[in-house]
Amino acid sequence: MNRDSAFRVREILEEHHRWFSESLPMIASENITSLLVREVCASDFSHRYAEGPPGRRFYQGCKYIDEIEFLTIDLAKKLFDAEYANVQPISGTIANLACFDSIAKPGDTMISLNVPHGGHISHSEISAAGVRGLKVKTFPFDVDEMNIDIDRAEKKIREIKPKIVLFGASIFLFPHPIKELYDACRESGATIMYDAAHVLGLIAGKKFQQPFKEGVDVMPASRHKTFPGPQGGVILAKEKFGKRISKAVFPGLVSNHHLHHMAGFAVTLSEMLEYGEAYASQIIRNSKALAQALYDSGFKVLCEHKGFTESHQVVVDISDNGGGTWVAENLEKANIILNKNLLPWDDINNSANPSGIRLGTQELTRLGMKEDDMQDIAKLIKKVVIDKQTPEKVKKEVRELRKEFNKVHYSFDKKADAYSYIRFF
Ligand code: DSN
Repeated sequence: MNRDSAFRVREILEEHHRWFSESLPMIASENITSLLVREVCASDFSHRYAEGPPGRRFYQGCKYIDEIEFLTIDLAKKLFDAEYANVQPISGTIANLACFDSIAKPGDTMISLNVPHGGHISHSEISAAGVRGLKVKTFPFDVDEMNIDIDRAEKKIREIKPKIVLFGASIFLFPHPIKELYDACRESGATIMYDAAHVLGLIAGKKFQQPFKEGVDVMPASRHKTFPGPQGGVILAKEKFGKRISKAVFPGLVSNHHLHHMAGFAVTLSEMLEYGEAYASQIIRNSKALAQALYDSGFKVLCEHKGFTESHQVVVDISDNGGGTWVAENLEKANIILNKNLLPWDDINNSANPSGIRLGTQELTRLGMKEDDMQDIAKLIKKVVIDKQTPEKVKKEVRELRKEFNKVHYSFDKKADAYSYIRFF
């Protein structure tokens, strides 16, 4: 019986792998790792402890772990042109919390984006910012531009004089106005933070804004969205913040970091040093092509007047087509996997049925898709959402399309099957 449940886990995983290998994965916060990363993640590193900084551990047995952690730090600093890198946070939210902890005290004020405007939950008082006791004020937002309202934000920063000004978002179509608000931040004494979780791969590829060049002090991120690594977090920063961040991470928030994922991160950093620019360019080309094709098919894609997007994301107001919940659920039945999303005009309490859907092209791009494939995907989405064809019928076409895309591109093991994994029995 116990043996059955143990092996049932593997069967379920096989079913999941089969499903995803026949689907169009478009959740904007996900990606797929290369086979080399998966091998590394299945290594003995997943069994070990390495408390403390590399080279000064509290446990024996860490000489190879140290070697890889030093290598990971060097690669991260090189790729992001950063003075300091901490590769120990076990998620993006933990990375954010460590930054809040090292920069601010309970009762301090932070300005960040409101969740319906695209802010991440950890930027709000109900999550990490609140855990640190921060008082959160929100950026004024320009709905037409789908971006921070620069004039009103400048005024607010100068009035409030926050301890932290936090850029970055989970709906992130266009670069944020760091340069434009830099003087206001500096003259108000704020530390400039940028949550790069969604766009880390685009920054690595030098195709989105370059936060450090624009004046950012501290840049936490997760490493598994447009940056196609195994799950986890990272903090990049100016050197002067390094000591406080290191202390906030260990012993503050992380006892043992996830060593196998750190090693996988080192592999992905190497992949992105080699292929990052080409990968990021193709992601953005694909997003623009998908947005245009959806728009031409009759969808209300946001920001047509701005070319729709400069990132991996496309956002659609789907309120006339059944609403976010109906659309996301029916597309899932057709093996098109994406998420419903609050739009700026939605009530935050209506997150169960918001007006929007958010689509990401980063994983499809890693699977080798190009602009023409985005046209095909828009047609399939139209069949379900506008033409109201049965999702089960459209699923057959999705499977056909997906057959040609089962390799991981922009990696050193291009021939490996995207869903292969290591079997020990
Ligand atoms: N909530 C995730 C997203 O943007 O999908 C990020 O943590």
